[in-house]
Amino acid sequence: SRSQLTYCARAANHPNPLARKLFQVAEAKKSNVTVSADVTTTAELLDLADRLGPYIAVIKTHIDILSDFSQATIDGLNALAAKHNFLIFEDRKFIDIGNTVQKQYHQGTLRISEWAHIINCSVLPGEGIVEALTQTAQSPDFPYGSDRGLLILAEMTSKGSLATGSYTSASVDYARKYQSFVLGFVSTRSLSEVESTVAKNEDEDFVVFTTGVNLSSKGDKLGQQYQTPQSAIGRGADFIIAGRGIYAAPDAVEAAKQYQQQGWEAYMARVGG
Ligand code: 5BU
Repeated sequence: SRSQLTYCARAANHPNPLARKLFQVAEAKKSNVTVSADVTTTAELLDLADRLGPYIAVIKTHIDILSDFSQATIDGLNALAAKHNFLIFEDRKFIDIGNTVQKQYHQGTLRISEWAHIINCSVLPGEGIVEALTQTAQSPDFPYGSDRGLLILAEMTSKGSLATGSYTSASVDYARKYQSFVLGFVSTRSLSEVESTVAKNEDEDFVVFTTGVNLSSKGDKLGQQYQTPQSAIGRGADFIIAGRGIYAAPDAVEAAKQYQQQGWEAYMARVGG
């Protein structure tokens, strides 16, 4: 199955340029770690990105939690992404009618399209949200070409999540319908076997990002539920996302190296390397 292929093999065959880049970065850096850099100032964010940059494939941001977002945030993130060869994922979770999300994604206060290679959305509003974001990214005057992609938020890690059943199935439907812009899913497992009304293309290769990865905790007091890198990758994660497990560790760089090593070993075990 897809999950037994190496990142290298998937990079070679994937039709989507950003998916190819993701797999190439993972392979080049021997890292499938996405750090969720949930700090609240630009200085902390850029400092974390610079220190952890060598050990991660992707940095995930919540740009609206910064108290001082400005052009310096954008310039700093773009420069560090180039310096350390990582991609930027803004975890904005678009969830509105098509006309609104187009404006939230491209231009607006946060200018997300200018710096985020990867964005995500919920399909709660229906198919139109995926269609709208795809249309913006593929319009002839969109300046970032094919260097942008979308993950569909198909499941969530919080206790009692309602992103299950027919919601998750619809996520797979729309991923299949808008494959030119949809890279894959944020989910807790591989979804290629989930029932979908859209026929599966035997070559399809969705990228799975799994949040809620932590080596030393089972959860938090607000309903977050954790699993280990081994467990996430065993269930089909291609990229593991860790926040507090890394940035709140006594030594964030040591923690990033530990998640990198464990994530890579679990991947090697999965592909039989
Ligand atoms: P943590 O510190 O590793 O618990 O941070 C997890 C991050 O992933 C945080 O930024 C959440 O907003 C994000 N997240 C999540 O925890 N669970 C989900 O289902 C999704 C995102 Br989608």
